Amino acid sequence: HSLSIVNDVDRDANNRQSEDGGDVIKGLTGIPKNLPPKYFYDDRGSQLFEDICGLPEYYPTRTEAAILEQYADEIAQLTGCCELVELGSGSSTKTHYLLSAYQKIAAHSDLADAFSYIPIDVSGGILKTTVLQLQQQYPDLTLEGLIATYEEALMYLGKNHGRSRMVFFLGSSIGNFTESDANTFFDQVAHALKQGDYFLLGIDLQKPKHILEAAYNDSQGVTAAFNLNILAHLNWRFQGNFDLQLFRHQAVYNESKHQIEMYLHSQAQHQVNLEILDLQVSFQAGESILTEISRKFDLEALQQQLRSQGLQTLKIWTDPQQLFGLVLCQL
Ligand code: AVJ
Repeated sequence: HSLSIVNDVDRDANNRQSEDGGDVIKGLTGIPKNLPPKYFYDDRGSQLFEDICGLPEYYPTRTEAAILEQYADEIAQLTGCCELVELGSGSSTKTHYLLSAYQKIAAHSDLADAFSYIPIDVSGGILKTTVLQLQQQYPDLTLEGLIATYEEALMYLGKNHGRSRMVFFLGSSIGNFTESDANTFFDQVAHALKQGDYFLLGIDLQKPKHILEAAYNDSQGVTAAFNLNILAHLNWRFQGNFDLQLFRHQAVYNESKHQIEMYLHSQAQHQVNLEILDLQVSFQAGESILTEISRKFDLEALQQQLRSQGLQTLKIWTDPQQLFGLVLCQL
């Protein structure tokens, strides 16, 4: 009852395409070949990402968690009681700091459903486990998980909510979007907000290449397994025959674009079929698939971009080393 699959929203042509795997066809026939990062997150991929979050080299998760731990009460004080909506919630581990803070202020409110949380994720497995655990830990929490892409969920939520709302998007997943895709995304977020509502955004900040490349080429090979798993997911979802042995993981920091670029390099000339998509793809030896960009941000430029989408920055928090930032804005 507290978990819904959102796939019945009115789709525009674009969304219908992505539902059919049109985005996979577009990516694998593109030059250079690329794939949408959302395909990382089948149940195994979501678990591998959880493992990445605990790696010594992968500083973003623990840094953002420390910022949230320190400032969650201040965030809750600033926004007051509101409905919490999380995009890409995964295991909701870091969310506990926010939930505890909002639970405290909800206790002083006479609103019904003063303490409510809508986690959204494409991976139904991890969302189901998370929702069950959260309901036990917070019996007074009004909870509804949505299995959906960001676009589907934001369209479904709309802006007819009676009370104030805070949409939050942690972990610097915004880094997966190009600058122009990020504008489209901010626009979609704004569609699910009313005047005065809030948007909380976690962002990874620009820093030296060696720190970044270590974070995306960990010594235990977990990131490599996560990257390769995207092919296993496509095999399962679209009846494909990718041979994972024929691809090698690499992540490089493109300093001029301030972004990590994650690739799978084909080790041999070969062909792959994806039956359900009626797609044959040829790979040259050495040819690569760009599976993810992870942009690293400058706080000034980001605030300007948010501003241009109608989102006014209220406050920014960072860690002492300025590795990571948390931006609270208001429509
Ligand atoms: C979940 C998109 C924020 O870009 O750091 C981690 C994904 N990829 N290691 C990131 C990821 C490789 C992660 N985001």
